Amino acid sequence: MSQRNSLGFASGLACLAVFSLIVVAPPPASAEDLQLFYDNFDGGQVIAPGVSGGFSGFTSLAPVQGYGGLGSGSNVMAGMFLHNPTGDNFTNTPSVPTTLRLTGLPPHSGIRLSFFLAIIDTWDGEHFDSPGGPQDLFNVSVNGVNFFRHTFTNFTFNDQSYVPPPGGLLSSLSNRFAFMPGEPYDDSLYDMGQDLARFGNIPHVGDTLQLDFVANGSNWNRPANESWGFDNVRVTLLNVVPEPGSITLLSIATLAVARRRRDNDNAKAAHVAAERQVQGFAASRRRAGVRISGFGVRARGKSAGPS
Ligand SMILES: [Ca+2]
Ligand SMILES: [Ca+2]
Ligand SMILES: [Ca+2]
Repeated sequence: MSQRNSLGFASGLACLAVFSLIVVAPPPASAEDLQLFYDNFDGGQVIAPGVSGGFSGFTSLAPVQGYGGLGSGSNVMAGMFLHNPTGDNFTNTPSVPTTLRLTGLPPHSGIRLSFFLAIIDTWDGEHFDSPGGPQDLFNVSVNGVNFFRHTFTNFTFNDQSYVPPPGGLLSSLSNRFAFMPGEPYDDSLYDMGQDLARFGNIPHVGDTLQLDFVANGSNWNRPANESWGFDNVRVTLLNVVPEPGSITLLSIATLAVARRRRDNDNAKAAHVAAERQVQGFAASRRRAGVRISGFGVRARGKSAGPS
């Protein structure tokens, strides 16, 4: 390609790019949900491509014991789960949060959180026998801001602030897990993924997500006999939209390729037409004996057509 043609093609491509940005830029791609993170604590951890991070803080695992098989479909308690028996306000021992921190998130409008929550042993709920009394609380914070804060109990189910939706309570008033051998206290299990009102669309934007899970309260009483755990933790990003810049550049590249193909096709068609025209003129010259010229070949006294 000559320099002049190259410049012409470049300027044409530039015009095409502007045209694409102003007129031909496609509408935004439809937003979709994206699984950001999943962990069943049995080697099944999955993190979305381009995203990094994981659990920190208190991360000890334990066998699910009698919780095994609770759930529905393929989403059931199995194998190991994260078990957090830290903190004791009777001895001024602070609880240690279990933290999930993920970075490199694509643009989105919120998150959906799903996990099995095991409430283990003698949680005392809202009041512990008297209104305004000491409590046992489970908390979830999103990027440092407390998002979920509710009391739970394994004694009298109605004496807790958390009210699960239909299908949210999988087990209660049953001893499913013994932290100490022979321990007789009842436990409960919740499928927090069923609680779409609270966990179905948690406001969150930005490329970093930090979730902190911790139990505490003025009656929080571990190591004596209260602890918690979770399994099958899943974080879904909501309304993930591809970045407009990548869409526009893709559009420009696609249109540029189409433009080059069209130019090549036009050039081929013109070349064929020219050959046919020259052949026609040559035949006409041979028939009529006239001098012809055309397409860069000036025929003076000899044939311009193919020999
Ligand atoms: Ca598991
Ligand atoms: Ca128990
Ligand atoms: Ca307690």
